[in-house]
Amino acid sequence: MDIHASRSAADWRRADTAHHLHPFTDYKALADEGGSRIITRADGVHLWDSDGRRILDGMAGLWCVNVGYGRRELADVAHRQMLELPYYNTFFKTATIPSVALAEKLSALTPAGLDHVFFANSGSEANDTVVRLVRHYWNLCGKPGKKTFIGRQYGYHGSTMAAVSLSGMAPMHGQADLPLPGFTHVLPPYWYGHGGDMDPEAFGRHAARLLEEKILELGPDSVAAFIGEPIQGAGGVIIPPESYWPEVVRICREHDVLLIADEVICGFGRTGHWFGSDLYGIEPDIMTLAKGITSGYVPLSAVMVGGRVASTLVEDGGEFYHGFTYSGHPLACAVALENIAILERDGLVERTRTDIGPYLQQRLREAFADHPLVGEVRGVGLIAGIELVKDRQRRTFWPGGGKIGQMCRDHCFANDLVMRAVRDTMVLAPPLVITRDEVDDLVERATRAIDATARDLGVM
Ligand code: PXG
Repeated sequence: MDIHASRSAADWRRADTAHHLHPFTDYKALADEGGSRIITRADGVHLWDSDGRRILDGMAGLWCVNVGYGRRELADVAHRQMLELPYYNTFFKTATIPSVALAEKLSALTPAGLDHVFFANSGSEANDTVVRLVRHYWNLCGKPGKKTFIGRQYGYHGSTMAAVSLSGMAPMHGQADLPLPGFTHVLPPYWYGHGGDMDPEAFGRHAARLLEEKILELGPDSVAAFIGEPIQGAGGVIIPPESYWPEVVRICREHDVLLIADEVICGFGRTGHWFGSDLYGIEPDIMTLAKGITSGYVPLSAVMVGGRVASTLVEDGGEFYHGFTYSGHPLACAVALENIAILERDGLVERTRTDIGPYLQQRLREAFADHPLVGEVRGVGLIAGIELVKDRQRRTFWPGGGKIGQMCRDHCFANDLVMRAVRDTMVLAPPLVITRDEVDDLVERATRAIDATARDLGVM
């Protein structure tokens, strides 16, 4: 049955409103606005909705469709794998060929030392797995007191109980009496918002030292790990000053605190490097991967486990009582392998570093250099943030906690561009296959939307 043709768009919208609880959605407000926009197909960097409108996807879905939409190679691999072996698990001394091949490939691709992998289905599950694994590790080391996790404000690590606890999103904490005990947060390296009079590099060192202060306040014997995204994505594309990560690495080593890099957004070429850790010289003990690992075509995530954690787990751990029905799902692993092959074959990571990434960054900076509403354009590779502010000189924000960003997002929709708002920062993460012409088109649409927002506010 062709479900697309069987009912009208309005009918689908009615059914959606009646039955479907969407993630991160105010249900009443959505119904009052007439329901969802229904996306029916996609190709390259474009989406089409049920009204036939073509939309430029400046967000690669949710930061994930790195190889772009409509890749026949991925569909073919999925089709073949479904016929060959649609499912088998990796529990009870069994494995499947795609899961083993992917484990080997990821071990080779990720930074040196990360040579073991635990598979899950989402970034949230991967980060939950990390919490289980790290607590188990410190118990095995005879240091059961080392249990507290330190994350950062505006950090986003997912939506399960432990992942929200690792995250520093206050509204998420508020709704479910989180974080759980044993989770705490420090200031992120968000110079534009919190840097005050310090120059960015001094602020980067300051933000890192706040982590050290927190470790000393809690006592190093009680701190299990620090978790951070190399670049905070959902927190507003927070690009750390160069001084930040080297200092964090030093602090974690010095106080015997495990370092976890959440590469769910940064991984698989987003920054022009395979991993954000490669860009910043981070040597994590553990790394979480999702999103770009399959370009979002099927759900899959992975926890890369390095050196001493892996050897302790393997040598001394006994049975690890943890796993998911779909850990190492053969379909997902087969698609991931082909997705990585496409990234390699088409040179998409290198292209992001040397060509299209710098082009997007330059075009955005030119377009908004003197814009009355834009305080800063920041980014690297194909991830960018455009900070909408009240006063460019004084770096002051608009009141309203994100209303300006939402106005701008609505103007983007009207201009058939997906650009997301985080507070009043507009964020971009287009597919890595985007062309120069498509970047020009994106910048033109973004400019129209930001100009329209400025006119609404009477500043232009
Ligand atoms: N870590 C990071 C760094 C993420 O960005 C997760 C973990 C959780 O992954 P799952 O697969 O469980 O969603 C994420 C997810 C947004 C947005 O609007 C961002 C994410 C998810 C949904 C929306 O920016 N990031």
